[in-house]
Amino acid sequence: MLAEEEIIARFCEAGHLVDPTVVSYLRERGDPTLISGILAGIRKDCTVVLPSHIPSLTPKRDGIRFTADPLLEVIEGMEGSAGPVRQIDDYVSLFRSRYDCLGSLIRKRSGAIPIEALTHSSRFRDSEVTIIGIVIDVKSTAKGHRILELEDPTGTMPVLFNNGRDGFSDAERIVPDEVIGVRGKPSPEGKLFYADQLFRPDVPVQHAPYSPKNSGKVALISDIHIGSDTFLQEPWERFCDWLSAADDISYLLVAGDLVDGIGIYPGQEKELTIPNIYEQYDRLGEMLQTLPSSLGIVLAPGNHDVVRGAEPQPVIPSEFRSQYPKNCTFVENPAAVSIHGARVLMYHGRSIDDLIGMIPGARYEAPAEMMEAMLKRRHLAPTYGRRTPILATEKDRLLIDPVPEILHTGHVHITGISRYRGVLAVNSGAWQSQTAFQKQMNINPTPGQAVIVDLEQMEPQIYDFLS
Ligand code: D5M
Ligand code: FE
Ligand code: ZN
Repeated sequence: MLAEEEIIARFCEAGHLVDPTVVSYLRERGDPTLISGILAGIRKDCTVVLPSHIPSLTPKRDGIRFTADPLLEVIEGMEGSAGPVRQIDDYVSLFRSRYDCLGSLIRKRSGAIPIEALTHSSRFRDSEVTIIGIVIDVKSTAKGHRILELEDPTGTMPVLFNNGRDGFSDAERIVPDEVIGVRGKPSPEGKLFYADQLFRPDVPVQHAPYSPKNSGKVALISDIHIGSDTFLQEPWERFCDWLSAADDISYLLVAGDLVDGIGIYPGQEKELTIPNIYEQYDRLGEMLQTLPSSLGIVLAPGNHDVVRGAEPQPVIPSEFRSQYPKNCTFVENPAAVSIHGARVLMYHGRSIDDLIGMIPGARYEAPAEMMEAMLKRRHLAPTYGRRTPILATEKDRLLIDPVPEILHTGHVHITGISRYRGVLAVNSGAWQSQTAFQKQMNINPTPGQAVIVDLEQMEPQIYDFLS
């Protein structure tokens, strides 16, 4: 993504002011050559660069969203953007990028001060202030209060949430590595911060999702697990037949675990009907060939797929794609696609396992609640170093920014739907019945379901193909 200041500076150097909607468009596209293109096409005496100055684009949604041709566009997570695994552990820059983005979202609403203003000066010792940082450690005290260590670029500060305060249940849900703001008072020596209020980057309360006109419906699925002996062939075929006949469904999005893979867990070979990874992908490709060529299909990887497990995961390499029809688009995990201008953020959902383990009251049966947890934190996988492997990238690629119209995940094999501040959260189920492992873990999947969303109404509906 391009930085806002960078974009404004480029236009300023050329003697122009720039409309905020143009800035957000350029930020989203992240392509610096677009700026040169716009500059080349405008008059020298143009004062303000407006959306209408962007070549070949039609402004939509009061100028905030743009729809270019084609109607399905990969905005983030197109082939090649995940980058190679780095030799160096560049986590400093990953967390710095997370802090900068999420911290500024909180700062907009809270007027925070740097931590060093408390440690190096006595000016604020007796006043209510807000600080913003990454939670580098969090635990409960013997008396059930919540104590955490908050770090910003200038210092660290222990923060105490008293369990007798209003809103303590939010503080109980603080997880390591999320970015929060806390309002409260420092102790007289400035060594401990007594928190009254917690701020998260969150989805703005006034968030107004975009509803595209005449855009048809999108089918959201995930976790096909081709090659597994628990893959549900008949329900899958019923779904494909139904989809072929449904003339109002224009898109099919698959959020990872396309195939069961090889060597993903100990003893997997005993549970495979297709023990060859190329053949697993070929089989899926052949099945997708039977669907209408007018259907736009988007395929993202998950932890069972052939690519590296660390997120962001790259697209399925071309050597596995020989059997796929032209209407298939392969994207990374995560990826953001725009359908007629509605942004769909696709993420496999591995972090749901981590979130369920950390958030009090969380259950596998309600995965959409964990999607809300992601939206509140504006991050797909807030906690580093648990079961979700995260790559040391320069920029944090798991941020939720901007806010999508739809958040689509999978992974836990249980369908769940929720609407949070206007964002539709859909966790799609699976096309694999309960595995031996899931039985042992008491995870009861809801296989054979597809969630169909009418994009204009943003209305989801669950269709069941199990019988
Ligand atoms: O994961 C499907 C669900 O089952 C997901 O919630 C994780 C859980 N699962 C599956 N296998 C394991 C192992 N080996 N350890 C822990 N949790 C597991 P899927 O990605 O389809 O395997
Ligand atoms: Fe899966
Ligand atoms: Zn998975």
